[in-house]
Amino acid sequence: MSILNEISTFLQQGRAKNVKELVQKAIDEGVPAESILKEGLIAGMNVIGEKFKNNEVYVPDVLIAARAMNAGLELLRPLLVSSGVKAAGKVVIGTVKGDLHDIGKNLVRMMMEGKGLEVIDLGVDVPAEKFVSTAIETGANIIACSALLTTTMGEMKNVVEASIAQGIRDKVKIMVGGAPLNDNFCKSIGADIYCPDAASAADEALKICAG
Ligand code: B1M
Repeated sequence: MSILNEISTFLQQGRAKNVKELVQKAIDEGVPAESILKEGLIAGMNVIGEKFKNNEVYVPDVLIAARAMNAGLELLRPLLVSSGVKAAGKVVIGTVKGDLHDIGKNLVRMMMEGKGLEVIDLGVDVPAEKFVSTAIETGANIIACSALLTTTMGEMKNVVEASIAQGIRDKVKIMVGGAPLNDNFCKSIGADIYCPDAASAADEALKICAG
């Protein structure tokens, strides 16, 4: 079995220690960070996601798999993020109110940091007003909202409305992303840009900040 398959398998089993060891081994062997991420960690999480959908695994299994994924991600972080680059712009990021999924959001943050952007991460379950007040306090160029549930994606409209109510709609771009979203949804709530994955989110954020 290749090392990337092994990482995927250990992740599915929620074995964080093994995932961490193998991710480190893969890094030491010169496997590109992006391959470790996509073919090891994300591939494993996708299998868990399918099984979760089919009721073959349950919330605790998914939680320990997520913990294993985060353990691997922490090692990849320095490789995905370049250091010492002057911030090209500021982004306030978070997962919307009612939503606790943070793996995708963490990836977006890492990729953005890798582009030299300063990212203020508000975590999960973030109320609309908090996104906006933090953007005002920090003078952010972008508010970036993540949602993984069809029941929470509507919260993003509240972020757009709060930014209008607080008078900063013309000063910030609102970026949205997460598995249940698409471009039409983005347009329908009056947000500025939908990005399907972390890499394109980072590219688009840099473009916005560059003016
Ligand atoms: Co949840 N969950 N979950 N879960 N969970 C999903 C999302 C689900 C699709 C599973 C399923 O049924 N197949 C389903 C949602 C169904 C729906 O709404 N249509 C679901 C459900 C139902 C639930 C609960 C309601 C289950 C329950 O309690 N009965 C519950 C809700 C809790 C809550 O949030 N209030 C719940 C709980 C959990 C855990 C806590 C156990 C855990 C989260 C742990 C954590 O995040 N720390 C969890 C997980 C891990 C998943 C799955 C398995 C994996 C999600 C993930 O991390 N994927 C997921 C099934 C699946 O997606 N296969 C599922 C990997 C990650 C890299 O992908 O986040 O999509 P993703 O991010 C991508 C892109 O979407 C994009 O970039 C990333 C990669 O490039 N992206 C952005 C994300 N945010 C972006 C923002 C951007 C741009 C791009 O700009 C701002």
